[in-house]
Amino acid sequence: MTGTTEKKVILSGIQPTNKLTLGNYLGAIKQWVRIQNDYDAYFMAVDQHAITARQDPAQLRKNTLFSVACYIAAGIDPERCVLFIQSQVHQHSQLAWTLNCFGYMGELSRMIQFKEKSAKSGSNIPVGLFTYPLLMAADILLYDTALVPVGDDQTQHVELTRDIAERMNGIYGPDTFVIPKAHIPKVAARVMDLLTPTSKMSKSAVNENGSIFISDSAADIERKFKRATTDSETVIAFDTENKPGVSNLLSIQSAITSESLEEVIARYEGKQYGHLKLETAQIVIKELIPIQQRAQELVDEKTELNRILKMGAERASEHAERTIKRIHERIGYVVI
Ligand code: ATP
Ligand code: LTN
Repeated sequence: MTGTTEKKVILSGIQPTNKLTLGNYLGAIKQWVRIQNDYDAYFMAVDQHAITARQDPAQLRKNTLFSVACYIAAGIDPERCVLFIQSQVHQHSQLAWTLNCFGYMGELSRMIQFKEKSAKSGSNIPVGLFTYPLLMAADILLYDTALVPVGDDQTQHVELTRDIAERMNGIYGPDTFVIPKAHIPKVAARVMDLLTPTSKMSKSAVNENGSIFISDSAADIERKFKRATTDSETVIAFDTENKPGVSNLLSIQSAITSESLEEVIARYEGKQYGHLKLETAQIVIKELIPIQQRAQELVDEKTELNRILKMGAERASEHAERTIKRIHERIGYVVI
């Protein structure tokens, strides 16, 4: 039955749709690193979700490998956590089909991400974009996950996962699925775009100068921060409403150095925006360059990364297969 391990299960994933950003790093990966020891942790690159938008095959493979290498370089311990690529564990698609038969058209039509992304897809909307949350529900439910660390834009998908799990528990017994909960990080929940600080920094931003990628060179990072949008005043204060650009730089610093916002602000008394931009760039460079170097080494060297991914897929599969057997028995499939 569920809960065979002592610690609660935590699981999360990022789509390897592009290079990872500073937002992904501070909002997701750094949080994972912080909590990995407190849980039975599963982290993955969700390449099957990524193909809900067209991907260049060579680029998808490259982004997938570089992203898992970044998880490791940032401090995810692959011996302690289960680190894997979604498409390497076939049980995700297997459970997703079953969940397709329990999720309702109405609830899926209400998903904000579907509404936003389908509006951008023209007349040919892939069915996978619609059923995307059910694959995510399968990711979560396969591992008896208790907590799902995600950004606030994903809470609706976790809610849907809970609804479907509860629905199925009602039909097949209360211990069919563990009911998961979203876990929203407190610090740096949102890193904003450097050029448009009222929108979230994202992998797929139209203007790449607003996003810092983990793989950016030191020169690029400095250039992007120097051009960051601020405001027409001169005071360095935290005020997301009236000073979104300055506030973003302050919270990026605080998320990296673990200082409170007050401590960061105190360092800028009597200083100018130029200082803040340059020093934020330096702090980000110091944090990201060693990570990107280590990640690139892992990708170039291949053997160690392959070993880790093979081990991760095997460990994930073992747990996933137990869940599949349990669900298949309850549904009435023939289990041999
Ligand atoms: P896309 O541009 O492809 O929609 P994205 O960069 O917005 O991607 P996701 O793949 O949707 O990122 O997010 C993966 C995880 O990274 C999220 O659950 C969230 O925790 C975190 N994340 C993404 N962008 C940010 C951000 N700007 N600030 C904080 N956290 C973020
Ligand atoms: N939909 C999520 C990525 C994702 C995920 C998951 C997150 C896919 N499966 C399982 C947590 C748990 C996103 O776009 N951020």
